[in-house]
Parts: sequence; structure tokens; C-alpha cells
Amino acid sequence: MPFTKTALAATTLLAVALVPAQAVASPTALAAPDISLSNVQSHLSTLQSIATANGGNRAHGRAGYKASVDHLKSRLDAAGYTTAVQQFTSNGAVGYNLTADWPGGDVNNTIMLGGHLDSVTAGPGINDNGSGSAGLLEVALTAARTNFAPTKHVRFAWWGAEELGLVGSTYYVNNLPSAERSRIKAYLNFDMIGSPNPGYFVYSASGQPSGSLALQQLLQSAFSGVVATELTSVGGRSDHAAFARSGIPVGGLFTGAEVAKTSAQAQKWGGTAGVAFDRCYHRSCDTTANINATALDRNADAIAFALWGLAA
Ligand code: DPN
Ligand code: CA
Ligand code: ZN
Repeated sequence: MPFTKTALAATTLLAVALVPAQAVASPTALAAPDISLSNVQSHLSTLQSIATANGGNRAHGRAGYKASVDHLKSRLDAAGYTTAVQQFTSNGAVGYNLTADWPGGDVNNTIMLGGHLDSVTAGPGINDNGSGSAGLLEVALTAARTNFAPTKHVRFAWWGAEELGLVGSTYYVNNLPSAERSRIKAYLNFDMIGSPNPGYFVYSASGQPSGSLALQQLLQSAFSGVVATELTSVGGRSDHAAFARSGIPVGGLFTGAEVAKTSAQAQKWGGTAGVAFDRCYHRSCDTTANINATALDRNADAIAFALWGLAA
């Protein structure tokens, strides 16, 4: 092993020495950063603590939801984001969408990335959808930390009341002035990206607005050389639906919910055939124990890959 390491280091040094400085600097500046798994896990622990301190959930209309919004907003504000909290009413309770804009970039070419922040009332919602929420938060914080200076404008969103029927994201899209809507060139959705018996699914562009195929392909390429992916038709089951209905290209990632992993999928991805991708889907056991760290890490890195690929 020491021999291999030394040889590799020598090769790397030689390569760097032979390439002109500018040729090295330019691709490095565009490359997506590695997203820290431990930071994403730490955001999940915080969401778990918020649920535990608020009756065991982070559901629409409950204290744990608003506490989740407040926590993310304070982290994003501190990192330099321009945040906004949009209120709506659903089922007799006030709900909230949180958006965070990274200052700069061409606002006429806005890229949006989002996921829902609410859980069901049955549990803390750590895979569904603490995972997407935490991954997006860490990508946002990493962009800030690395002084991301994209050509396009970037907006992150955490939706309320998804579990009541995609209420928050639908409210957002329906209340966007049409001039604002036409500035949004892509919406990427991350709902359940750390399933305990994971699959690696990319939203299929089939039946989605034109422009969605490029997003599908970008997300597929984020996993090339990492793990095989499959396409999935999530239809109207998550927050990309309202964007798609208004003609905005959409894409997304998913590691599976109540459906059982097939034996072919278990051979490809590991895990257990005949068992749901997420046995704790919409249950009280959707805690920090209900997360596959490898899936969470790969998907968080894929979010960054897609953002840098689209917006840089
Ligand atoms: N919309 C998800 C939920 O919050 O329950 C489940 C889901 C996500 C299903 C993505 C399919 C695709
Ligand atoms: Ca990583
Ligand atoms: Zn969900």
C-alpha cells in the first residue's frame, strides 16, 4: 500500500507541474464541492431534536414545523442568504414556505432547488423529508462557504404542508406573478434521499415539460462512476408537480418509500429484496436511525453536482 500511495502522489505532482496554471484553475473553479456527510447528519440530528422537543413531529400546524423553519432560516441568514417566509392557510392552520436566494447571478435565469420540510403527524420525518431538507441546507451553506459565484441566480425552497397534498409548493407557484414564473428555468426536487434500504432513482422526464430531459440527464450523470440509477415516474407525488404544471422543466432524486425492493434491485444496489425502500415511511420510526448514510452522502453530493452544473 505505501508503494501505491507514493506512486499516485508522484504522478499527481507531475501532472500538476506540467499543466499551465490557468488550465488547472478554471475546471477547479467550476467543479462541484464534496458535501460533508457529517454536516448533513448534524442537520438531521437537529431536526430530530426539534421533533422530540415538540411532541414527536414536525407536521403542518404543529410547533415542530415552525421551529424547523426558524432553525433553517437562521442558518441561511447567517450564511448570507436573502430569506423569505411565505404564509398560507391549510386545514385551518397557518403554514410556511421558506425560500433562500443566493445574492447575484442573472435573475432572468433562475434555478430553483427544493423539498418539503414538513413531516406527517405520526413521527419526526427524518427520511421524509428531513433528508432532502438537510441535504439542500448543507449544499446552500457549502455554496456560501466557497463563495459560489454562479452565472445564474439560485433559489432554494423548503415547502410547507406537502403531506397535506403539496399545499405549500402549489400555493407558491400559483401566487408567483407570471413575469417571476417565467424567470425560473428549472426546478429540482429532493424528497426522501436517505432511505434505509435505498434505491437510486432519478425522476423521469417522460411526460414532463420540455427541458426536463436535460435535468434528468444531468442528475443521472451525477451518479456515473458512483452507483447505477433507475428512472422513476413520481407523477404528482411531490412538490415538483406545481412547477411542471406551469411548464417549468423539473427533475429530482428519490431513494424510495413504501414499495419493496426487487431482487434485481438488491443485486444492483445491495440491501434487502422484498423489503420496502423505507419501512418507516410515514411512521413514528422515521427517526435518525432510519437513514442510510451512503445514500444520503451520494444524493447530497449529487445535489451539488447538479447545482454547479446548472448554475455555474
Ligand atoms: N411525496 C412523498 C411523501 O412526502 O410522502 C413520497 C414520495 C416522494 C413518493 C417522491 C414518490 C416520489
Ligand atoms: Ca459527500
Ligand atoms: Zn416526502
